[in-house]
Order: sequence, then structure tokens, then C-alpha cells
Amino acid sequence: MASVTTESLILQLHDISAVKFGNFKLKSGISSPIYIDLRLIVSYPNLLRQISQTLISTLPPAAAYDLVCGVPYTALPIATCISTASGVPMLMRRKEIKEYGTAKAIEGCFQQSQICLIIEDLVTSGASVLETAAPLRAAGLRVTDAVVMIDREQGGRENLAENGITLHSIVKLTDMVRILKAKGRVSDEVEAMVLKFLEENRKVSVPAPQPALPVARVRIPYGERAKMAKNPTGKRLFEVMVKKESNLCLAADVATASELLDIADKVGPEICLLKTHVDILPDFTPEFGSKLRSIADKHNFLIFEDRKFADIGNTVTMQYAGGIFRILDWADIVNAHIISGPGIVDGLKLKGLPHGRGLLLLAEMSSAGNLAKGDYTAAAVKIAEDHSDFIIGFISVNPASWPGGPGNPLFIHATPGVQMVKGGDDLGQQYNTPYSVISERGSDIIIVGRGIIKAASPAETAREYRLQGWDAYLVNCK
Ligand code: 5BU
Repeated sequence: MASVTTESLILQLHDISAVKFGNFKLKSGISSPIYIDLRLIVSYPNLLRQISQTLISTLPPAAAYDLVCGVPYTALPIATCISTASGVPMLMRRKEIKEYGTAKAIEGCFQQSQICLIIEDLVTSGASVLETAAPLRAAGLRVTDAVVMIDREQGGRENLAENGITLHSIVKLTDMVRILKAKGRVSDEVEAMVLKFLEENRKVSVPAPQPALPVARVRIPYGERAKMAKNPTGKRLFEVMVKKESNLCLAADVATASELLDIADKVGPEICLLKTHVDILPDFTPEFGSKLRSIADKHNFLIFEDRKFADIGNTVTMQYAGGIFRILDWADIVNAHIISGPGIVDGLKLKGLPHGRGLLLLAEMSSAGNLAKGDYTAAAVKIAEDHSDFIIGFISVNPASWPGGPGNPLFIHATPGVQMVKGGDDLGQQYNTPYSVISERGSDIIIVGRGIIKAASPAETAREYRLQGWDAYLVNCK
């Protein structure tokens, strides 16, 4: 039941006509018999202060946050009051999409992984909170809670929960109407009409995101991200990408080790990364690693063994450093499934980190019907956050579709299943174009295999992929 303070807040809002009854069209498109316009509260400083204080006291005592950010525009003054009263610094999210690409989506000082509490006046579907959470998360902040004056109880709480945000509200709309009725502010008919409307509109889905306009997506330049990277290999990869103007990785799935070394030398100038499956090479010798490394040094690219480790921590330490292949000796980067839990990262890190190596986690896969999605992808993100000294990023397919988008800019996204034409093969591989992968899906690196190695001239075709991938990157940097 609502507290006395809440009751007095509601009555004051009614006094200033911030609560209106009639027929109103909401942001979500539905018509409502009640409309709440909290923009008015800036004219009532005493009320604004009371709302701000009550909002903060609504949070559970254990709630942790380093920063606050109001959803523009109505909640900006509320967030400001909370910030000045509590001493917690504030951030501002720019609403204007044109400012987006200039890394100015967020104003104010912050550090990676800080927790930002979102402040909002009113939640219907939760779309406005999500619109603010997305650029905050894209900038590397963690958004776990939102605090709101009024919950219209129309799906916002559920939609936000699906996106990892817990909603805390001062009052629910049904309670608000009941209070106004109890205090003689609204008639039985109006109360019944509003309650009926709420009952019929329990769940308003979040409007589908607009198709990504190429210039609208945030893109922090690779060079900036090189400065943020905590792992030396992750840092170097970004630097090589900038130096060579290449976000192309060759998947060198050729028949023999000698063919691999040959194509590595030919395509080397075009790529930032070369991906191997060393266990498919019948003529592998212990010298393979050092030969490939000298080609990599000559053309300045990194080596990624697509080993897809999947075992327990203890076993992967041996698979990584030992056996015939001794992957640790020559591969800058390896990757791992997270099916076995975070112990696999601990195991690989034990061997890899002292050598400055990096790890990519398989957050998604390109093949049809794969199971790496939803909670699995989210779990990969969580593990990566916990090991950002060793994990450099993800194998991803559509990071733009993840809750909050591609996320922490520390992490690089590399995407397989790329060809010039959308399509697939007979064994479940699915292809997207370089433009789609980099510009629309928010990835960083295109991984191309047969599109290059089966071409009449792999070197020329690799150059074409490089230019397409780089142009797609530049589109979002402007
Ligand atoms: P393709 O010839 O471009 O289809 O080769 C794709 C390469 O990427 C190949 O080496 C795969 O093993 C690798 N790959 C993939 O296709 N899909 C995935 O989800 C992952 C790796 Br992980």
C-alpha cells in the first residue's frame, strides 16, 4: 500500500494538473483515459525536491550505483536534484541522433564498468528507459536498475526485466487512481474507466527498433578502443586494424600447411588477422608455427587459431600449450565455448596471459539452428566482463541485436559467415555481407573463408573484402 508521503505527492500532482483525465494518445500509440504530465514539476521546486527524495528512498538499501542519468527530457531536472542532494555524479544522454557518431552520446565523466542508475518520471512500455540504457551500455557502463515515479503497469517492468534492468517505482497507476478516488478527486466512473483501460492494456510491447540508419549507430573508432584495451593482444589488434585500414580476417581453410603459408603471404597485406584450423593440415610440422609467425610479422597481422576449446579448465591448459600443435607458442588469439563454465577461461588464462595472448569467447555462431543465443550470449558477456585482462572479445553474429547493443567497447566482435552475397552452404553455414555485418549488425571484424580462398585471385578478392569492410566501418564513424 502507498505510504503517506506517496499519497501527498499524488495529491500535489493532481493539484497542479500534472494528472489529467480525458482521451490521450501515448508514445506507445495507444489511447489512454489518463495522462500524466510531469514536465510541469519544474515550476514547483518544493514538489520536485520531494519527488527526487522519494525516488531515491524507493531503491532497496543495497542498491549500488556510481552515477545517475535521467531519461531526457522530463527526468533531467529530477536526476539533477538527486545528484546535487546525494553527491552522486550525473551523466546526460543526448537525444539528438546526429550527435551520436561523435562519441558525444553521453555527456559527463565516467569510467568503464561503473554502474549507472537510470531516473525516469513515468514508465509505460519501458522503451524510453531502454533508449537511454543502450548508449550508456554501448559506452561501457553497467545499467541494472531504473527508478521511476509512476509505473503505468503496461508491460514496462517486464520489458525492462527482459533487458536486465530492474524497475523500482514510487507508485503504480492503479494505486494512484485509487488514492485519488479515496480522496474524492475522481468519480467512481472515472476510476472504473481507468482501471478497465489498465486491465485491457496490461502489456504494451516495446516498439520495434527502427531499421538501423547507417549514420545513426554509435561507432567509437578502433584507434580509441586500442587505448581502452586491457589485453596487449587486443590492443595490438585494434592498432593493426587502424594501421592497415583493415577489419578483414582470412579464414585460411586450405588443404595443406604449405598452401596455408602460401596464401598467408599473398593475402597478408590485406588482413589484420589470419584464422587457422591447424588440425586440418595433413603436413603440419613443428616448424609450421614459426614459419607462419614470420609471415605474420612481415605483413603485420595477428594469428587466430579457431580451436574452439570446450573442456574443463585443467584439460584446456594441456590442449592449449601441449600436444603436437603447441598452439600457445604461435597463436596470438584462440577462442573458447563457455559451455563448460568460466573455469575454461581460468585454465586458458593461466597459460595465455603470461605470454600476452588473448581469448575470444563464442557468444554466437553463424550456423543455422545453433544454440548460442539469448541467455547463453548474455553469459558470455558476463564472463568477458569478469576477465577483461585476457578476453579480448567475442565471436558474434549480430551484436547490434543484443540487449544494449554491442556493449563494452573494450571488446572486439569478430563475425564469421561473410560473403559478398547473402546466402549459405549445404551444411548450415549462413552468410551476410560485409556491410550488413559491420554497419548494420555492429561487428568489428569480418571473417571470410571460401569467399576468398576459392576466388580466382585470392589476393585481389581479399583486397575487395578489405575495402568493403573498411568502408562499412567508416560509414558509422562520420
Ligand atoms: P567460410 O568459408 O567463410 O564459410 O568459413 C568460415 C570460417 O569461420 C570457418 O573456418 C569456420 O570454421 C569458422 N566459423 C564459422 O563459420 N562460424 C562460426 O560460428 C564460427 C567459426 Br565460431
